[in-house]
Amino acid sequence: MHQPGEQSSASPFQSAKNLAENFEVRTMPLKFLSMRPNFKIGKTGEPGKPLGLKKNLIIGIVVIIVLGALMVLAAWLFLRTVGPQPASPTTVLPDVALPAAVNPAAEATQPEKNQESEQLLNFDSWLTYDAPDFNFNLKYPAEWPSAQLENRANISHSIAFKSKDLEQFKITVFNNNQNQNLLAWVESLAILPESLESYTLSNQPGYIYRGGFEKLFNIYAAYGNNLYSLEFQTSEDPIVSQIYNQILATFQFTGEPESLNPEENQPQFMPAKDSDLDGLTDREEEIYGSDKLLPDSDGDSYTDGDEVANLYNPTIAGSARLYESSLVATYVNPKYNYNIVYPMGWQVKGGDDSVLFQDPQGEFVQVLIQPNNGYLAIRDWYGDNLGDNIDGLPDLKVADQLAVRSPDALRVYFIFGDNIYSLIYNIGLRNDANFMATFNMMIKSFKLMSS
Ligand SMILES: [Ca+2]
Ligand SMILES: [Ca+2]
Ligand SMILES: [Ca+2]
Repeated sequence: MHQPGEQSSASPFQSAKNLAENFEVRTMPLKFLSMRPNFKIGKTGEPGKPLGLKKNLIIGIVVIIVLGALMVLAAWLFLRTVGPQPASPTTVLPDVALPAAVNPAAEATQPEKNQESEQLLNFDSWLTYDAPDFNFNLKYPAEWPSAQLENRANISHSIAFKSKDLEQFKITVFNNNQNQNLLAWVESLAILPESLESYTLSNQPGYIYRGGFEKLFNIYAAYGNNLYSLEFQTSEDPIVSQIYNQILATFQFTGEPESLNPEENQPQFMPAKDSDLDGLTDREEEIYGSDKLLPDSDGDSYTDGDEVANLYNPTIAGSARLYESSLVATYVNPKYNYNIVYPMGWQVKGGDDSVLFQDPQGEFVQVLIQPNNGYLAIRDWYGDNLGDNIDGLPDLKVADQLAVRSPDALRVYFIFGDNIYSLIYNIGLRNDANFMATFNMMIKSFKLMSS
């Protein structure tokens, strides 16, 4: 009885609403019409015609001016391309006789330009820039003098090297007293980790980023208590590229990186909340479907944390394997012939030598592969490249290869073939880690496929 009453009172309201809508629609043409006269006068009215003629005249003049400007520009571009070409690699184009005949000016500029380039490439005349307080030095052409830049917040040193009118490259040193992970720092510069390639700067593992609108490339590295950004203006001039390569080859980190004291050698993060203290954080218990208030969800005497870290399903008693469930997926890397298990809800980014497995809230595990420059023992590579004190740390095995784990437990390294494999758990800018058991699970699952 009550419902029909409500309905009948609703329908008049609806029809009134419809009416209002229809009314509005009908008013639109009126509004439109009230605006139309303005258009009419301009477009087709009597006074419109002379205006149209004038317009055409103006358009004609503009077109002539633009065409003229374009021709001047084209002529200038032509002269410009003919001009500097002879100055390009002197050794590559020695017999090109063309420029002198086509452009008499080239005869005058060519020797001068060549001299200039030869001077730049004369490494014996390069100067040394030494910054012992900031643990680096490098060599650079005398023609590119250095200029100190203003130090902004948390920058401890900033220096630019300039040719006549261009800042060719600059080096910025950031204080890293908080011992921030290099990748986390680069990520905090709004650079996606998958757009980085690994780069070794003065024997330190770093990254190169070529995404600066194609006008810049950056190299990032960490040494001691500092983070370094080297920023270069890209150039199509092969001489400039040669100079950059030479500068990077001479770049050296200097002084002993301040040795970390034992406290600093400990993990720099807190484990995230684990309500039942079973080794799986509350976030992980969600991922694996276990009970965050019950240490042994399936009652088989193994804790949830132990089960996940050893690739067992914490919700099924007995020997049910994690990868037989829909809780995880397997990633296969065909280029480097490995596979690894990761939580189903995580995103896979990148490929080849740098693959990220990322939780929707940002933490990720990265598998990074870089060339092994002749090292036979992973501890030697670690000692030479990363410098932490790993003497007391136990060996572990990943995919049957002898591996070493960093003191902060976030990185595992091993040698396979011609490459160094790194498995890196990155907690980004967090100070707690949600996925240590998952990271251990992934390390355990990592397999190299023989063919
Ligand atoms: Ca737990
Ligand atoms: Ca649990
Ligand atoms: Ca269990």
